[in-house]
Amino acid sequence: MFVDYAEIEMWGGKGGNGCISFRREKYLPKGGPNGGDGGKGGDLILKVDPDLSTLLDFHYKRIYKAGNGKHGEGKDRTGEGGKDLVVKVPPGTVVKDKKSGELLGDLVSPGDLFVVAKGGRGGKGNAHFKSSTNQAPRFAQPGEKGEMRKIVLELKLLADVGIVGPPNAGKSTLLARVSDARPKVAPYPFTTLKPNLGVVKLKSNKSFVLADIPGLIEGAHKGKGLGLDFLRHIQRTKLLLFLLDVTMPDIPLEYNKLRQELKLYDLSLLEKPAILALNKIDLLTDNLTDKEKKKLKANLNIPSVKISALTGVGIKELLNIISRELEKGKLQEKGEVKIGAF
Ligand SMILES: Nc1nc2c(ncn2[C@@H]2O[C@H](COP(=O)(O)OP(=O)(O)OP(=O)(O)O)[C@@H](O)[C@H]2O)c(=O)[nH]1
Ligand SMILES: [Mg+2]
Repeated sequence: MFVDYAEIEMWGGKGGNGCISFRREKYLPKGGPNGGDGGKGGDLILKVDPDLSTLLDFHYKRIYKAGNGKHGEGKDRTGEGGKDLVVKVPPGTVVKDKKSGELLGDLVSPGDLFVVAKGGRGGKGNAHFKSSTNQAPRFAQPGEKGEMRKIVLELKLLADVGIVGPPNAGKSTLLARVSDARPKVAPYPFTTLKPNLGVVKLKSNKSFVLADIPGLIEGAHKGKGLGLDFLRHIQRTKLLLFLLDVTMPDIPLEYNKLRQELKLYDLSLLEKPAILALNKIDLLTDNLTDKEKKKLKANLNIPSVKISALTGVGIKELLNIISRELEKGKLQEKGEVKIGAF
């Protein structure tokens, strides 16, 4: 599995110092202490941004500091608090302590927040230290240092799109055609034993992560073939890409078999947006028989496209459809803000 990794150092802001000051008023030569408190240092906060998909930014900048609190002032004025620094991370970022390896946070959904390093407390001004024995304290507290944490960020690249299909349909061939991934391709079933991920770059400068998973067969829920366990890798995808070999005799039947197995594993998988690609179109001759034409017209209530992962025919159209569906999903997701993982 493709894992992105970064080591960084994060500092909470320093608290401002308390102030030493005395009232100076006409006719009141010995005014009492009126030094204000220092402001609190800002916190360093990680926040999930759904528009990010890698930890690339952290490879360039490794030290982050939140704002320092301002010092207290005379006339009991408290210093201004330091600014929090909110650092954006992609969904699926795991936060660990660098030294102990302890898991500190798991940032999954857009809007999730995690305070990595708290800002230091502001020092108390001398106004706090007046007592019956000391009416004019000449000291104030210094501000506290902010917390410092060395952490490791890990991102298990979450697939945006998962290819679901029977063995030998050409799933790995498709992944290899559209991404830099080089999964094993062979003319026999169950070539792929573990999921492969690849980053697909689109013309618009956007990208998405595509997962190629092992072949799915009827009866997989009873342990046939490689079982169903690998389907957990597509549970967090936004879109399913059903892939079928167009030369199979009954496409609607094959499609329904796939859906049936998904349903038996996790009903909610069927609620995901999905598209269908009919692969190996290069194997059909130009003169389609009536039976073949009818087969290709079968309406399965799902956007579909004919492709050849081998020759590249239809791939551009397929990527356009995927990009369109992902954009649709993004718009629906917007506005959903969740706070957790403190
Ligand atoms: N003619 C033709 N052959 C293809 C096409 N796509 C894949 N193949 C061939 O089909 C066979 C299976 O391809 P894979 O990509 O390994 O299929 P898979 O779906 O990943 O198979 P499993 O990993 O076993 O589930 C290979 O021999 C490929 O060369 C295509 O568009 N046209
Ligand atoms: Mg494969």
